[in-house]
Amino acid sequence: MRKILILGASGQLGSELIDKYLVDPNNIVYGMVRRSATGNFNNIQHNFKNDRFNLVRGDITDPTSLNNLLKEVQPDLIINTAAQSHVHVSFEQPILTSKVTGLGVLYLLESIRQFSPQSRLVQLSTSELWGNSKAPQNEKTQFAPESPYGVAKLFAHEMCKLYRKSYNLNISCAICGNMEGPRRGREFVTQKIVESAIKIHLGKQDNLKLGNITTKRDWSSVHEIADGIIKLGNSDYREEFVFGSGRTNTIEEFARLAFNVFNLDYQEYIQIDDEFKRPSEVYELKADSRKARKLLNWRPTKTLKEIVQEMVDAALDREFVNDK
Ligand code: G4F
Repeated sequence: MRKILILGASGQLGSELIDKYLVDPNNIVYGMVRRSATGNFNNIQHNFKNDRFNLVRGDITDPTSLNNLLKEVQPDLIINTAAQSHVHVSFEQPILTSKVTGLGVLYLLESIRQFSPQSRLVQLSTSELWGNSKAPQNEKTQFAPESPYGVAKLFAHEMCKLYRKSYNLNISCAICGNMEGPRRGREFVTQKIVESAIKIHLGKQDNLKLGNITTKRDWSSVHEIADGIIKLGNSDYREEFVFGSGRTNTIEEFARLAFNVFNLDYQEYIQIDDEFKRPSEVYELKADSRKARKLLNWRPTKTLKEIVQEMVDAALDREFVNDK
């Protein structure tokens, strides 16, 4: 049996990876989650009765829990999706973000080095590393992060490379563009737009307040990004790989598509509010993932319209369930 440890198990990507790994009967999956007063198991509780799924308590900022976990489990593969991943929040909580998103990865690397050096690690890096370097961006593009989140991720990224080189550890970093799907948190712009379009359509909301809607993002389906990460985890490459759709669209275009589902004109409802603008912004992300396509045979196919429709359908289901 192959033992796979997912850090950040209750998040959008972590939970998606758990679902996909559990399909293979040869995998045992350990999902690490932080203790919280309310518990947030919505994305993973459907796996609780699966004998091959183990929910483990731990925190990437707590070396004791990491050390004990790695000593005991000795995972074959570790995928680190744990992070304070909200860019705007990282300006409000830069120290917390640096601890979780940056320093946490160093704790993990130390734990691997000392207690489970045979484990393969795939670290989730981000297209935020590029900041405003010219699009399209690939593995060779200069890093120039524009947020405390981006800087913390860059620290993590470089530490992974350093530990791989210095201690011959089996590490790859997946530099991923924006990934979207039904489990996307509602504080990210895509889910906020989708849920607002539905509420406006149902007469429960009057308008949608957004920050900068001219920025451009490379939005992929989270299902397809997860497929890419699984391919990378299964491979022998100890290198960096970029994953993204290769498209770039403005926030305004995403809003147009989401409101179109309900035959609404987004322009009538969107209000620009400085509260949602960031002190520093990344203007255009467009991933050049030719390396992953060629070496890992990764083939994303979902259109942006399909991604929007999937999110709308899932959010509509939630809306009506909540109504009951
Ligand atoms: O949805 P966002 O918050 O995602 P962002 O900042 O691109 O970060 C996401 O993708 C990264 C990969 O590129 C990940 F590393 C990161 O963890 C996260 O998943 O914002 C997208 C854009 C930004 O330009 C933002 O300024 O939308 C703009 N925006 C405009 N109004 C808004 C809003 N963003 C949010 N969250 N909320 C708004 O009201």
